Amino acid sequence: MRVILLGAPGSGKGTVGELIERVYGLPRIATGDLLRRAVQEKTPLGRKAAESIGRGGLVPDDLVVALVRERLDAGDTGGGYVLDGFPRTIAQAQSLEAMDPRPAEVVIDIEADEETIIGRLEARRLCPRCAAVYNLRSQPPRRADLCDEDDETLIRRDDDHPEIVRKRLRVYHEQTERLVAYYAEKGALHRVAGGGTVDETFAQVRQVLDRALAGAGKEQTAR
Ligand code: G5P
Ligand code: MG
Repeated sequence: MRVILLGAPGSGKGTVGELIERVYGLPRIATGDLLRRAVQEKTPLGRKAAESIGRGGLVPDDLVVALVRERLDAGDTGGGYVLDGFPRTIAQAQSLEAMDPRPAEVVIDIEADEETIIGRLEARRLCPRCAAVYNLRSQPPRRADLCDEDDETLIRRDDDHPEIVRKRLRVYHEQTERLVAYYAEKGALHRVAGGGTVDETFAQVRQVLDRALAGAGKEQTAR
């Protein structure tokens, strides 16, 4: 099954994507995580992407498309995948269709209002080693400031500062939100209310995915 997660910054794409990976066994491809790793490792791509990420803008389409193409070629995506944060422009959506002519079966738009998003990103913390995501209010680590998995000290993403978050939200409305209508026209769009707890959000996602699996008559089932 091929799944695309749409939604504004902080709506919960990464959180839902990780749960889909765990429950349905689909590899999660998160362009934000891949780009941040490239920046950290100072690769040529990371050097080119750092400025756009730092100011809350989009990284140029050709760089992101090349990154996704490489990831899709890795050999583990034949049975499907979940895309988190890609596509983000109509041009990226068209490139995806050229890379993988099988259409995305399920596109999920996670909806959350801006006040909720700004509050969440204020309280989000990240493990710099394993990229696990926490929230100081709703999903705190077991020990203050330390990752549950590897004891690394949690950090705040540079682009989670309020003025950059506002810019990211603007960019989302200007460039990415139109993908909701794009996929609705293709009959693939499902809307999920993302303003409640993670369990409430994921319960809706499961309904969508289970129905899609049943509809396709596939043997793949949740683990
Ligand atoms: P990213 O990394 O893709 P964004 O801005 O799209 O960044 P972000 O910030 O990663 O999205 P998210 O993944 O949607 O947000 O949200 P999340 O991390 O799961 O959840 C946010 C917080 O809320 C967490 O603390 C979590 O615990 C909590 N939470 C989550 N879900 C729930 C819920 O249901 N209930 C409750 N109560 N809490 C919840 O992209 C970063 C940058 O990379 C570049 C751009 O520069 C971008 O700005 N980039 C691209 N550029 C061009 N094209 C692309 N395709 C690009 N992809 C990335
Ligand atoms: Mg994310």
